Amino acid sequence: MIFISYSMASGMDKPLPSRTRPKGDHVLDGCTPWPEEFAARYREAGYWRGETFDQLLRAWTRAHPHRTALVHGERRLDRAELERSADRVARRLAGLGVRAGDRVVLHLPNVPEFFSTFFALQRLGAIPVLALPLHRRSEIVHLCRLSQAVAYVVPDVHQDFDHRELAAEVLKESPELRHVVVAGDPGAHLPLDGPGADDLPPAPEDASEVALLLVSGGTTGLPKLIPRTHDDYAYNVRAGAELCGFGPDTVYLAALPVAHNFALGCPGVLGALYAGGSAVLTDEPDPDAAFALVERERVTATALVPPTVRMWAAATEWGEADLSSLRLLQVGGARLLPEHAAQARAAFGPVLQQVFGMAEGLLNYTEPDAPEDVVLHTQGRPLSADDEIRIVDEDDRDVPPGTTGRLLTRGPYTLRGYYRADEHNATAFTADGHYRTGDLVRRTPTGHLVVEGRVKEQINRGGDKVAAAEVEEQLVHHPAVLDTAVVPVPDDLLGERTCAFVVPVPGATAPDRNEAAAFLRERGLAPFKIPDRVESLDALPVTAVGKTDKKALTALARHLAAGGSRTEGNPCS
Ligand code: OOB
Repeated sequence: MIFISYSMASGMDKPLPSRTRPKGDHVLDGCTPWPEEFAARYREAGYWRGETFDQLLRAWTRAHPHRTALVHGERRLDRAELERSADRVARRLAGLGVRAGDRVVLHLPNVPEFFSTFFALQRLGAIPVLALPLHRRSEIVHLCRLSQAVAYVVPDVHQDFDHRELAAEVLKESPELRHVVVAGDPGAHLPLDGPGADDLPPAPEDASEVALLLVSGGTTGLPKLIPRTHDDYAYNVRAGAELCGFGPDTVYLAALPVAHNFALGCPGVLGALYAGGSAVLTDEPDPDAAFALVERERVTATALVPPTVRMWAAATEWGEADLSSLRLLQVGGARLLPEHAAQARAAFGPVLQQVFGMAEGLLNYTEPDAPEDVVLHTQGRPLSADDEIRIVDEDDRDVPPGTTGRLLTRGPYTLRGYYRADEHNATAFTADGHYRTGDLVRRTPTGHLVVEGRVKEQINRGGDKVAAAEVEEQLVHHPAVLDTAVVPVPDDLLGERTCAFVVPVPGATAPDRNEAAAFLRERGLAPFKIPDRVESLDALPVTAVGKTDKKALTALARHLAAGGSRTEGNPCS
């Protein structure tokens, strides 16, 4: 493992002095800060260094202005160019009235403009809300309204989808939204590279402020927003980069969306920049395109979800690309079965690393020098010595060591509350601030976690998270749908797919899969949330207390997906 000192790599010899913020002095209301005793401890331990992302970018540039920062197709930006383009965008957005503390929904794919805009907002002290590329009207309108965003930044056309049309609809439905800003041909909106303010206000200095809002996979209704401060997210990035041995020779391939925590900061693009390395951006994780990039750019590290790792492993059998530069292949976002981990290790060698993380904070990595058994059978160990882990039963009592239970956590980079979500926060956290992850895990004697399942009602479609409740709430608007329940069905490639059971209103015919899909698309739901199967039922089964019996429905979905009949062996009859 090549270990590089980050202060050397970034040119920052000492952490900047951190300021203790007087209570109540928030730019952003609606966030739950860490209690002062925890904040003091995290500062003392050196996790929180008082560095803002704007200061970090400038330090990276000062240290190595002409080192490559980003590569996209034939475009290459060195650090000085990235900083200049961020300043240009900052002046542009300031000219449009974006101020410190304002929220801006950033909906760009893996292109350099994502980072110019991200760092422009950091320069202004404004807060990017990182929408995922596949989010559509339903999610974006929700994110704009919840965050009261003043601007929405989009590409023109991406993967045959005209974002300007979507933006026009979003503008109509989002009262606070003032501007749509387009990277590319603006159409009826404003160009990102238009004229800007002559001067910029002073850069923000308080690293305990919120730097970005990440979108949660969600379990109830629409996605929640996760406030991440400069202090906590910079630590998240730095500690990951150190663990993964990132350094000036790191070439990180971002093949997952950079708006997602994994590719952004675990250690991701920001980790590569932090360590003095560079990042290659692509939207095409398929082996053909990605292998060519690995070979051309001598990629050293990347992060993938399990289905993509399997495709990559299979493709090494016939592909001829030179992948010898690859030193770290991270896989996470969803469960990687041990046999698939073994296939990947056979194909790529000991570069495989499992990462079990969440946008809410806690990250677990298998160490780069971990024994094979650990890499194949566990999802890693908490990143920080101060990540507190509890594994409990349904009454929040600790389960015996080695037993599977519900994972609770708190620590220096795990949220203390979702943004503007008091009601949800009351149940998503324990009274003493542990986040209820909703994951079922057990801990091995070496302290590694094994993800065994979940208690949360979320379907993990190869890393894309689908909150059952969100799809149900949309589907029940269909005029022929009286009631509905969405459950997972096992899938060989994605791990899980979605099955929606629908009960028709009396006298109506329940929509079939095509009709349901068209209806949900029309309502603006992201494509990965559209149910893969739709089955009609006369009534939903209920438990003894009268709740929808999702266990029985999950069993029925499995039975039907395996070709079982509705009459014979039907677990619901
Ligand atoms: C990552 O983040 P999210 O926020 O999209 O999803 C988090 C959830 C976890 O609570 C867990 O249910 C599942 O995704 N998950 C895994 C996993 N990694 C995530 N389940 C089983 N095995 C794994 N290795 O997915 C994420 C964020 C940062 C780094 C990596 C993944």
